[in-house]
Amino acid sequence: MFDALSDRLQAALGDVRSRGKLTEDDVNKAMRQVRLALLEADVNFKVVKQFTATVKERALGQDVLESLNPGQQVVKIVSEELTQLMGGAGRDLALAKPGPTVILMAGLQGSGKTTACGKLARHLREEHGMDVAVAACDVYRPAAVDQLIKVGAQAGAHVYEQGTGRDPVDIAEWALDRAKHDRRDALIVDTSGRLHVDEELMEELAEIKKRTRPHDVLLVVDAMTGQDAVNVAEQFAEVANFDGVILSKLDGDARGGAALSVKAVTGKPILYASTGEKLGDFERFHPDRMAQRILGMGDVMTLVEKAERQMDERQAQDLERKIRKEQFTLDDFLEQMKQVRRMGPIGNLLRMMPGVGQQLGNLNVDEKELDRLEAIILSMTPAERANPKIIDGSRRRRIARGSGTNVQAVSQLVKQFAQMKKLMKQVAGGKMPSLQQLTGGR
Ligand SMILES: Nc1nc2c(ncn2[C@@H]2O[C@H](COP(=O)(O)OP(=O)(O)O)[C@@H](O)[C@H]2O)c(=O)[nH]1
Ligand SMILES: [Mg+2]
Repeated sequence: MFDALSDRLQAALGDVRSRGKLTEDDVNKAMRQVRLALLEADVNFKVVKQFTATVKERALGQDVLESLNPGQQVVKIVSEELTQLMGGAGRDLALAKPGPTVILMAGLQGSGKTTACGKLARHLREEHGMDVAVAACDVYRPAAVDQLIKVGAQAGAHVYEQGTGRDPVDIAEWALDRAKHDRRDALIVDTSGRLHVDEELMEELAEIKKRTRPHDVLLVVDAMTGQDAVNVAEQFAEVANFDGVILSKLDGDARGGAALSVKAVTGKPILYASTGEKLGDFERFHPDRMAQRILGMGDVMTLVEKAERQMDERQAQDLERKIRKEQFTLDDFLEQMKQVRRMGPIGNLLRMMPGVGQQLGNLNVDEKELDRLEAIILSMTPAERANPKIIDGSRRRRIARGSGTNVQAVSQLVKQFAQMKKLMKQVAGGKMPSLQQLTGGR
């Protein structure tokens, strides 16, 4: 996500960041680099101009250059202004009580609306415990209804559809009645898109809007199309009122332009970011966290939230107790590994950590290696997992065969586990911060 922009901005500020003293010239030079980095990332040129002017004015005023650490101050200003640019404090969906909260998806064909319906449905279900239905109102592409049926089922949402034979406006109205009748908490309405913003599309959208009175109209914008994405959003903003933006396809080689200009150009906030084809690749968009991620300051909050969701406090305490009493077994190790993997590809997770993002570069964390470790542990008997010391030569051979690996791999795992246990004992013994301290308990 934003790798190129992130690299260039960090390079532009790298010099400034490390200096103890700064002159006006240094700031001007850095701002020229920042300007180029933003333009290269396809950020709207008016937005860039305004942005660099504001940063420069702040950096050269308020005694920043005379302060104790001017470099850090300048980086902080850039981070704050990037946050402002992307929408400041951010905004939540307007959830209606009593339901159903009605959300209308709009956007061009292929922008990611149908996918976003599924992702948002899953998000509302998992994060807010909501009972969600999705309505299939794209009747022009035969496959569109089937696609929503599939995505909706994956997301655990009810799919309200009537095939492709009816008028989409009627379907929307029918779906809303049904959602009320079924007492759903939310109804997400998928609509059709065209290749360009045209009158017919806007009329249909306006009509669906009139009949369903959505609490939020979300425009799905394909971040990969860079400047075009912003133009589309601007056109939509002119003719149809929408409330917020879902930026899709922020994975890939998105240059970041859309994320950085859409709020400034349309005045509408980005609510969610879609970062892959899987339903779980979807997160709330937090301008402040995103700015910090782009500047390589790490997105610790998202990381912590992700971890919290996966591991509740009791589990953490159990684990710590086991480590203290030296009862940590290979079964626990396996469970830990699964927990970490549930959070998504390890590489993504590491990238969010401060300072790691850039250094990780193109290093790939080997998921296959983790598969191997898992297979080896799963091929052990419960007794072996509880007490790896009993794993002798013949057991090693059996485990290697069972896991499709070799004796060396098994030996290595046993050895590494022993080292890890030793390390954990030291941690628990107070030589390093305790696990409980690390997980926030006391
Ligand atoms: N890489 C990536 N692909 C996406 C994302 N969102 C949607 N897609 C893909 O983009 C294509 C169009 O998405 P779709 O939801 O059908 O768009 P719609 O025409 O607006 O409904 C599909 O192949 C999706 O799998 C995303 O966040 N990342
Ligand atoms: Mg669709």
